[in-house]
Amino acid sequence: MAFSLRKSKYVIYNNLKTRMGLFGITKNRSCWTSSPTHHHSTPIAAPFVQTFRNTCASFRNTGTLFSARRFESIKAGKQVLDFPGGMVAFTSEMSFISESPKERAHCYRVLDDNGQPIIHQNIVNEEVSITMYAHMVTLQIMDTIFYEAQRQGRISFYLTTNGEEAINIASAAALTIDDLIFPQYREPGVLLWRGFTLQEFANQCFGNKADYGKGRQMPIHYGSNKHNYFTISSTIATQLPHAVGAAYSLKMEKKDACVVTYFGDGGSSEGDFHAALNFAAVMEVPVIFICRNNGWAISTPTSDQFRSDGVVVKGKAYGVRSIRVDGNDALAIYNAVHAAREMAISEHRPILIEALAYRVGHHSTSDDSTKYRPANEIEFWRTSRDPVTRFRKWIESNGWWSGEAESELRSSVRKELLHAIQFAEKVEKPSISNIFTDVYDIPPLNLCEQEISLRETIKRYPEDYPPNVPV
Ligand SMILES: Cc1ncc(C[n+]2csc(CCOP(=O)(O)OP(=O)(O)O)c2C)c(N)n1
Ligand SMILES: [Mg+2]
Repeated sequence: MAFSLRKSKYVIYNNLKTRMGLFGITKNRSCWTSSPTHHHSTPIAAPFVQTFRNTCASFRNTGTLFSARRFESIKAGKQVLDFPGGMVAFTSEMSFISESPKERAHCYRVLDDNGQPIIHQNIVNEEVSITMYAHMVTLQIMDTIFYEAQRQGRISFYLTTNGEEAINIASAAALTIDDLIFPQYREPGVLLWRGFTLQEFANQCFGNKADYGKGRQMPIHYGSNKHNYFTISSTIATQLPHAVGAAYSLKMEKKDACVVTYFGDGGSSEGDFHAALNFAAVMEVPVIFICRNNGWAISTPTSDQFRSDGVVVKGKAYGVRSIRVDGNDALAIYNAVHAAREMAISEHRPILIEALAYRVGHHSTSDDSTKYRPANEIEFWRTSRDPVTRFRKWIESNGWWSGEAESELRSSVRKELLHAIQFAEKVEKPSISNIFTDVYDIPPLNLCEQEISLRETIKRYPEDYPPNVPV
């Protein structure tokens, strides 16, 4: 009995040795615990390395969608550790990786502050340029009129895109309608570019019966199935992991499309951002992360948000290719997003774009930003660095735009929007019963009780409830 137990232990041990390369581990255990005094020890023995590689390869080849992407080998002759993921060179020099680079990551731009090209590159033709400019102007007018409507008490809330019109419109122009958009909230221009009408914007802001969200959300929480624009959620950064999941589905279905998700500098401090980047890199999915670094997360400046060189450098830590772009330069945004889309789809990889801009408006109608930042800072960005004016200078210098075209555009958009608002205001509100539908097939008892209680309260205190909401 004792003999057979010993024998079977021996058989199991030998079996493990050959299957898992235990020979390598037992002989070269010190390689796994490299300490400064052992940096000259030999790398892990070849049998283990080979077996480990084979094991990885067979895992990766059976049914998963991602390939084994390992780091490049190091030049022959160096002392190396063959670690899962690739070779790591040893060094006798104890040096910590610096927390900040000597120089900040550069910012890609095409147009200078005066709207003149630094290099001559004709990617965007006359027709597209004019359409882009018209959409930027429309966005500005939407912001002015909806903001005023909120001040007049006609809608409950609004949030402007001032200063970020180029990021909105130029990124949208570089995509196709099949690309799925997962927005934060300061990107209505992408939806505008895709054909969402001023009437549809107004219906949502007024929460009337024609609003696709049935009046359940605050103004500016747009969404449209038709335009592949996922409904905005107030909860910061939740869209990022959703975007990665959707990109994985595009990859599985071998679609010629990618996912584009937008977020702010503040959003990059959420755990969801880090999980999303890591997940996207590992799963090798076609997703473009566009960070609108506008300097502020409500009253929190970026200096209180992170100690890194902005957001762009975080891509490298997760193995995500990244670029920093001048967010006030529509051509730079267009070029970067266009190139990112090509790489994301053809190489199955995530891309991170950090667009530097400035939130010229208050965070929202619930904020007064002059309480926490100097008025001359706002004024400088609003006037000297305005992305719309800069783009206008470019199309004007090409002979594609004139003062006459400008006033015609502004007056027709203004007229159309005022009409849309007046109409949206008159449309009936969705019935109160909509508050309780579309989540449960059979509503639970507590929800039914709440509905009864709400109806009773409205009947008892009608003066406290809007008279135009059908009960
Ligand atoms: C999870 C979560 N935390 C906090 C908030 C409150 N909040 C709303 S917007 C915002 C700032 C976001 O800043 P940023 O991501 O930079 O976007 P920006 O408004 O500058 O476009 C915060 C903290 C929220 N909506 N969700
Ligand atoms: Mg911000």
